[in-house]
Amino acid sequence: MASVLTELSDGVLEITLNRPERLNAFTSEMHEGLRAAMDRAETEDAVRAVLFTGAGRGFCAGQDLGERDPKKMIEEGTWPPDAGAGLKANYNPLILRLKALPKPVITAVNGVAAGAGANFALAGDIVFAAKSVKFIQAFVKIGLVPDAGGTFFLPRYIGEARARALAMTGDPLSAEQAADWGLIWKCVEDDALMEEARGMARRLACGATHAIGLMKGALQASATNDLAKKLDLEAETKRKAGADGDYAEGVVSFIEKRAPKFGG
Ligand code: LHQ
Repeated sequence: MASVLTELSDGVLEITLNRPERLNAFTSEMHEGLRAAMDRAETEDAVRAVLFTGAGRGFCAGQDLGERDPKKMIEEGTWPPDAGAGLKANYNPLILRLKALPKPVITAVNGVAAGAGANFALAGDIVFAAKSVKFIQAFVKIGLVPDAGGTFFLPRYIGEARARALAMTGDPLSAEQAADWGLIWKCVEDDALMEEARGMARRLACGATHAIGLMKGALQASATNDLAKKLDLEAETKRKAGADGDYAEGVVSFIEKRAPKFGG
């Protein structure tokens, strides 16, 4: 069975991490599967939203540590590995592609999200988590530092004090606390997770997808732009969205008192 499953339905590309026996820990093969899935998300017009989730009881336990067994690698003479190289080859492009995708990315965190698995989850545009989920910045427990965007997302989403403590302790954060702190969009009952996340993905997939893509980029730029640059970018994105058929349809449907039919 493939370690990444994809299914396109109602404009939503659902991408499932599928190594349940290892809590969907990332392997090289899984990264290949994710690259192929992202190719689809980027190139197929029929894909108007992406939904990530995990098979089984976990969402993703981060890097598969079995792929980097120090004892084995010492025997083979390949220790220490260049841990940064793995990031540059696999994780960094994945996170950048998710953030650059001009389509909404929903994450349905169904179970524990640890290490790179936690920060991959947080790279989604709208993150739902089941009540039983724990987010764990597990890196410090194996002598490593956060990756997959954690040092960018955490201080911005929840502030530096909380980011520092989570990263330095590796203590688990409950889904409820994550939602209270604004780290994720919503914590939902375990058995309601997929219905809620799929509902949101479908809703966005039949929305004004072009405008959603533009606002995604503009909101991200707020992390680095000053007010003048932001105002310029708002004018630029407004110009692009305003030239789109969805703008005309949105206004006409309002005047005609009916639901809009956006083409994306
Ligand atoms: C696993 C894993 C796993 C393999 C559970 N690998 N098998 C990037 C590039 C370069 C270098 C390295 O790092 C990175 C980025 C990173 O992500 S570093 C962080 C890597 N992840 C971790 O350190 C987390 C390790 N896992 C855990 O701490 C626990 O498994 C958690 C807290 C996630 C879940 O605990 P439990 O619910 O108690 O489950 P479990 O520990 O019993 O795991 C179930 C099975 O999954 C078990 O196998 P087994 O054969 O005993 O049933 C685990 O060995 C396996 N597994 N995580 N990352």
